[in-house]
Amino acid sequence: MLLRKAPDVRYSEITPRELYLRRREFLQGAAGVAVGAAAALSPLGVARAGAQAQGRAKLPNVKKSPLSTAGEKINSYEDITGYNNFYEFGTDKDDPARNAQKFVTRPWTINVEGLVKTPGPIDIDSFIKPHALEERVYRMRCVEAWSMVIPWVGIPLGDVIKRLAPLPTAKYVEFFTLNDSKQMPGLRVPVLDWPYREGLRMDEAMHPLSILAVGLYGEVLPNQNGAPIRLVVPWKYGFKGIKSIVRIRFTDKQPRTSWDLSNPREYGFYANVNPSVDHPRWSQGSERRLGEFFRRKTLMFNGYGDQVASLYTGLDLRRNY
Ligand SMILES: Nc1nc2c(c(=O)[nH]1)N[C@H]1C(S)=C(S)[C@@H](COP(=O)(O)O)O[C@H]1N2
Ligand SMILES: [Mo]
Repeated sequence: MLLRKAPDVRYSEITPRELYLRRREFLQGAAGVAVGAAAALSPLGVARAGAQAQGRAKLPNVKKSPLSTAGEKINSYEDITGYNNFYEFGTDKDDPARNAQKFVTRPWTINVEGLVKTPGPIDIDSFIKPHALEERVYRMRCVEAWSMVIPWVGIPLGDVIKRLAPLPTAKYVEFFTLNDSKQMPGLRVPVLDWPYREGLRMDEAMHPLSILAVGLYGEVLPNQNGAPIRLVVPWKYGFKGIKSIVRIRFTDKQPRTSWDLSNPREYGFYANVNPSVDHPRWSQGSERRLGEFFRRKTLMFNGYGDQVASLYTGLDLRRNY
């Protein structure tokens, strides 16, 4: 399935040249064994095997949210769990499904830090428990110009933040991914400044559309999608949606992010989906929806402008990309 799609978006087109070259080195080096062993399975088989290894546990008491995007065809489980960006597990789209199968997501602790009333570690299950699980169907748009519609299960980030009680001086919230090279073979390759980090302005984080996802399709989040907990901000490019979060820090300074550290000319802090601001190496005017043949026009704020445009009044969205 994924193999058929591959010619449409060639890796060399969508990845900085230096990443492409380093990736080739990587494939020729240490990871050659893992890649070779898994190559016998079809990507679909890999995704299925991964899901089975993780048990595909159903999440109880998920209620459908009125904030879901209606009227769009939801992508298949196979697309959503077999075509991923999670560079800690490799830079090819089918690497995460293959390499994250044994990723351990319990016990899991989130450390709350910075300008906040109650800093300290919180166990993942107590972190999630005070919040009702909601299904949120969202359009998702990757900066590489592909898109999907995903039925996330999550909790509103704003509710979580209220509970954590940041100090009035906190202006931004920063997130960090686990940095465990024993479990994450991709960390051996310096494609990004590890650990993966992202940030939001406080009002963006408090917006009702921002969620922390813990599942999809009514089930526990598969490892390749960022288990046990990841950020989802549907009006921004996918890279904002940091996976497998272990630290949340409140700060008064605009945080650096992994993508901005690796290439500030190409990836800005805001990362709002904006069809009129092209990536330096490709157009952002259209996108390929997985499972569709024709390209679609990309919508301002990924189609969520009515809800989020007011966050950016007065901000020059060409300069602040
Ligand atoms: N830790 C971490 N989070 C990450 C990434 C990553 O490489 N590492 N990739 C990002 C990118 S570029 C995208 S498009 C989305 C993909 O999420 P999905 O695989 O669940 O569709 O995850 C984002 N979060
Ligand atoms: Mo992305």
